[in-house]
Amino acid sequence: MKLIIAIVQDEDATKLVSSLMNEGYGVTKLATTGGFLRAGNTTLMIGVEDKKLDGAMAVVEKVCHSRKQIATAPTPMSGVTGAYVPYPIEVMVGGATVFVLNVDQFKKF
Ligand code: 2BA
Repeated sequence: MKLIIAIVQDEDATKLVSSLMNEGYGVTKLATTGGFLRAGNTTLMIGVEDKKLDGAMAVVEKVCHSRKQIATAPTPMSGVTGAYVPYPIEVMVGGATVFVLNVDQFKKF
């Protein structure tokens, strides 16, 4: 068995959960925050039998889209010690950041 941990954009999360559920996958949705943008994103935990891994990954790939976002990065001000001013930078986020872990045990009590 595998555990898929998929970090996706909030905009894709509802459709992704529905699509996975419709195809018979079990899903847990967590509200998370990206370390770089410090903006909300969504993390899904999806436990699957090995033979269903590719199917679940295909759903994630199909539903999740890359998008440009504007982030604010600090840069040092020249000539002023220790001072920083924010400036906007454009970053491409997603579609999905996915980790696949081996599951040692799966039990429900
Ligand atoms: P964030 O950390 O908020 O990152 C959002 C996007 O900002 C990233 O998109 C990437 O395009 C950009 N970015 C991140 N760190 C950067 C840096 N040091 N310099 C320049 N640009 C940077 P994605 O790579 O698609 O990541 C989307 C979200 O997935 C991340 O949100 C984070 O929550 C998660 N993530 C990505 N890689 C991860 C990893 N290795 N471990 C855990 N979570 C990860």
